[in-house]
Amino acid sequence: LPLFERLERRIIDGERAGLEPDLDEAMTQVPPLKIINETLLNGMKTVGELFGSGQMQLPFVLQSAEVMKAAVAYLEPHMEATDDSGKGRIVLATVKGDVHDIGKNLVDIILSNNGYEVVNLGIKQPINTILDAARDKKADVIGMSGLLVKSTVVMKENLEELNARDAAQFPVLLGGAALTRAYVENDLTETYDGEVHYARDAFEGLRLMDDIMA
Ligand code: B1M
Repeated sequence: LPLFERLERRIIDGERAGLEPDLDEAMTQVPPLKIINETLLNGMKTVGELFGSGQMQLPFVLQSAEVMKAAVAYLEPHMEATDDSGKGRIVLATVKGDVHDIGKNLVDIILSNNGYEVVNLGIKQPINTILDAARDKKADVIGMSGLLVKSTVVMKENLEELNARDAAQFPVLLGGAALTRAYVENDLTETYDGEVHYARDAFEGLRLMDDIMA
C-alpha cells in the first residue's frame, strides 16, 4: 500500500510493528498534525464504524486505540509549538464513567503547543475532582470531554453541580463525539449559569480558548 493508506490501515488493523519508520517518512512530506487529522483520524473513524456495525470486536478497537496513541505520542515532539506561554490555564478531564481519552489528549497537545497550561486529570473524573482541581490550580477554564451518549447527561449534571457549588464563574468548554452543537448551545447554555462552549474538534477548542481569554 502507498504510505498514507498504509498508515491509516495500521490504525484500523491495530498494527504497531513498523509504525515509527512510516511516521518518519510521512513527516518528510507533511506536518505531523496533518498526519493525525487527515490520515490517523480517518482510520479511527473507520474503526468506530466497524465497531458500531458489529464488524469489529472491542479488543481490536482497543488495539487500534493503542496504535493511535503511540502514533500521536511519536509525532508530538515534532509538532510546531508557539513561543507564547501563559495564555491561560485549563483543567481538562474525561467525565465520570467514560474512558475515552484520545480526543481529550489531542486537545491537551494542541492547547499546550499554543501557549496554554493544561492540567490533564485523565479519565472517569467526577465533577468534585474537576472542580477541586480548577479551584486549586486557579484555572481559567474547565474542559470536559466525553464520547458516550450517557456522558452528555453527565455533563449536564456536572454543570448543575457547578451552579450549586457557586462555581459558575468558570467558563466551560465541552467536546466529544456524542455531543452536538445544538445540545450544548440550547440545552446546556440554559442549564449553566456561566459560559458554556462547544468545540467540534481540538482546533475549535483552541479558538474558543483564545476567545475566552481575550
Ligand atoms: Co468506545 N465507543 N466504547 N472505545 N469508541 C465509541 C465512542 C462509540 C461511538 C463506538 C460505536 O459504537 N460506534 C460507542 C458509543 C456509543 C454511545 O454512547 N451511544 C462506544 C462504546 C459503546 C464503548 C463501550 C461502551 C464498549 C463496551 O464496553 N461495550 C466502552 C465504553 C467504556 C467506558 O467509557 N465506560 C468503549 C471502550 C472503548 C475503548 C477502550 C476500546 C477505546 C477507547 C480507548 C481510549 O480512548 N483510550 C474506544 C474507542 C477507540 C472508540 C471509538 C472507535 C473511537 C474514539 C476516538 O478515539 N476517536 C469511538 C467511535 C467514535 O467516536 N465514533 C467509540 C478519535 C478522537 C480523536 O475523537 O474523542 O471524538 P474524539 O475527539 C475529537 C472531538 O470529539 C473533539 O476533538 C477531537 C478531535 O480533534 N473533542 C474535544 C473531544 N473532546 C474534546 C474536549 C474539548 C474540545 C474538543 O474541550 C474540552
